[in-house]
Amino acid sequence: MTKEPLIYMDGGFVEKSRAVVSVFDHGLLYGDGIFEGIRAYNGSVFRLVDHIDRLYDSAKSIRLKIPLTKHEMTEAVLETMRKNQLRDAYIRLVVTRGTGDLGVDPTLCKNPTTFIIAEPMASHLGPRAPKVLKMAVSSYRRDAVDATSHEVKSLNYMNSILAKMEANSAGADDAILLDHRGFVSEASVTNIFLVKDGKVVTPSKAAGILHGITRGRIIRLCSDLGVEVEERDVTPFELTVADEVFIVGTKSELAAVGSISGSNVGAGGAGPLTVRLYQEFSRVVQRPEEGTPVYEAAAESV
Ligand code: PXG
Repeated sequence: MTKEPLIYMDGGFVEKSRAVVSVFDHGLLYGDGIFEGIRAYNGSVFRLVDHIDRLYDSAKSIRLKIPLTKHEMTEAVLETMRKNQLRDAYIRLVVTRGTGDLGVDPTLCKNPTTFIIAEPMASHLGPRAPKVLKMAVSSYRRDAVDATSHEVKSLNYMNSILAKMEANSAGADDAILLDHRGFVSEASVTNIFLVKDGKVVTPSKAAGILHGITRGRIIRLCSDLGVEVEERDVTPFELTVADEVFIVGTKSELAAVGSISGSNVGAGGAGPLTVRLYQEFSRVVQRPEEGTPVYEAAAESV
């Protein structure tokens, strides 16, 4: 029999087939919980410190007390990688409000539930060109910063799921959501950038976006390359007339947008700056200092 993957659950490790949560878990009943999607490249967990910081910020914002210190959580992630002998992986770290009686009141839950899944995943990044995606502008608006905004990386993804289904029906790969004011926010599970006249522009945090870790790293990469980046409100018109558009996220890495709602972006392929950033980013993720080593003794301090 092949060995089953091991899942971290509340301080221990269990086999995948036995890694279950209660039907009374408020993460399932009410979406009351938070998570991180993290990636490891060549035995190093990419920007793990940033992911752990964001997890604890999400927890603070929903007043969820995580029963582990940041250091213990970091160790739990690394140990999950080691137990499964992974080097290139996708890691899903979830903390829910825990089990409790029926009722939305979080005080019904005494102990949060924590689990970590790590699965093998190879990078798409490399010296060639990124994937080119067809996008459709969604009729669903991104939740506003004073609603259940994606600034909290919560277990409530219905806003993104509805947009994704709509995009699928329209024959597109993914959706672009506008914010409640009509400005561009992000795609279903990635942040968005445009290029116009050699300058890079990305929606600001006012648009209810997730403060993406890939977004942050790409902004810094642009600056390092001497490419000007603006974080500001972006109109749908600006997106339509952009020279290039691309999306970024942990799982998707970096992909070009070839068309939006049937209208080509630039020449309809991956533009030159998109290709350059893709190639540069493929080098960034492999740098040891960009992440926390899984197999060396010393972990990055948090
Ligand atoms: N926006 C949203 C709403 C997200 O959920 C990103 C942007 C990109 O952020 P990072 O930090 O990964 O650069 C995300 C990413 C998936 C998937 O299947 C991804 C996310 C959540 C759920 C599924 O790719 N989060």
